[in-house]
Amino acid sequence: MQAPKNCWTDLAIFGGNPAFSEKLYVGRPNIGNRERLLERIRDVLSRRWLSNNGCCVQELERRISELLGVRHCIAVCNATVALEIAAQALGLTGEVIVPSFTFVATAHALQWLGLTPVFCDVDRRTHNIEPCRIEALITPRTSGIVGVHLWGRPCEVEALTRIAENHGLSLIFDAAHAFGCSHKGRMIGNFGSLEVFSFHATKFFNTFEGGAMVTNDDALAAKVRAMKNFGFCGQEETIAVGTNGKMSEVSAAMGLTGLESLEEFVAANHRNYQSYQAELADVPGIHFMTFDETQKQNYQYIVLEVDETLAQISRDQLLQILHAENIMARRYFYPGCHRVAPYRSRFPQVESFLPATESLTNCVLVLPTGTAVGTDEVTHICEIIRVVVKDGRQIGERLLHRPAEMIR
Ligand code: T4K
Repeated sequence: MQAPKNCWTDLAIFGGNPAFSEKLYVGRPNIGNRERLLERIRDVLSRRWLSNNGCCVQELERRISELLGVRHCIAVCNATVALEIAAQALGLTGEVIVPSFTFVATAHALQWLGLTPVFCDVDRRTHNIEPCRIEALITPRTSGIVGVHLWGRPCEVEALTRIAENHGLSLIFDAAHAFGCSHKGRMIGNFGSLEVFSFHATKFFNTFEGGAMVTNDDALAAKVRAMKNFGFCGQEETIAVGTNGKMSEVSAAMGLTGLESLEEFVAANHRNYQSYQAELADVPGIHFMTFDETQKQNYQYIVLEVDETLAQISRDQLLQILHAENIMARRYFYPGCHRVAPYRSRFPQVESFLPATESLTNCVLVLPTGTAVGTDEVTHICEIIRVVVKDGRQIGERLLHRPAEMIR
């Protein structure tokens, strides 16, 4: 870490030294006890049972079911395939209502099956799908709703459940971000027909690649369990069309090891969350997204909304400045699913029908956290943000005259 920065001329984008000699990433994986992991992998190799419902996968499924208080957990190779299997198992057809403000996998999983994702706007405050906008989007072709617990903050599950029931629609939750979170005292995983978690490397709990489908519906569980294994029931019979969505033993070994450190991962995220919150509390134009601390949270995303008028600097300019300092912040989920292929061609006038999504995709910035980031780093990151906002107007004008750089 370099010396403190007090003035805009200290910033790396204007020739100063970068604040960090190594890049600080959003989504740096948390890794539990390496010795335990290697021991488990050695056991996997000794057993010569590497995939296809091995004992690590079975144990991981059991532990996750217990942790969430849910009847069934089916481990899978990733959340995208899990969403596809869920949609297929529930027999979704035609149109499915989803938020556009989400990772593109939510929409792609449906489109991949030949379904049409119908984009619903989100609540500007919660960033989650806005139930009161759903009914206007329901047509005779609508078969389901996919709610996304964005950033781990639960959707309005009661309202969504009511709408789904009233209209005879299936309800799935994309809970990719919400492992270990609760809603009104009940763990995420217990809502809708089925919920899907992602255990991708970038998630606070990871299995390298991976995910899980969880449900309290016995028949649905049996169906998705078969579907993730080519549709097999037994060695030779298939009950339905299936795919290969299996989790490997090495991934499950990583998961079992990660579960043993889960509290430590959450504690690190929570510590960083509290530091960011305190350090950014009085910075004009920087709105820090909070979590309901009465519920279980994983705090894996540090989300800011940049109000350009107050901060006198745009979100994208701030991003450029942070990247120059080796702070690899991300503008998730820019530009919104409705603005990427193949969906964008359907929406020539998006602003008018997804105003909250449009607004959020232009102001949200996600900052690094996790066990790879300590409170000293957080303090340093916030110090830079404060310097930028203090001299926002001057910096903004100078950046306007620089050639645009690639922004990720
Ligand atoms: N639904 C939602 C709402 C989701 O957010 C996601 C995935 C899904 C469904 C689908 O889940 P999976 O099928 O992936 O299980 C990342 C993740 O790849 C993706 O899983 C995640 N959401 C999304 C929010 O973030 P990118 O495009 O940002 O990935 P990438 O490669 O740029 O990685 C992000 C940062 O993490 C990098 O800047 C560096 C760091 N990193 C990454 C990896 C893989 C590391 O430090 N080490 C690593 O091993 O999508």
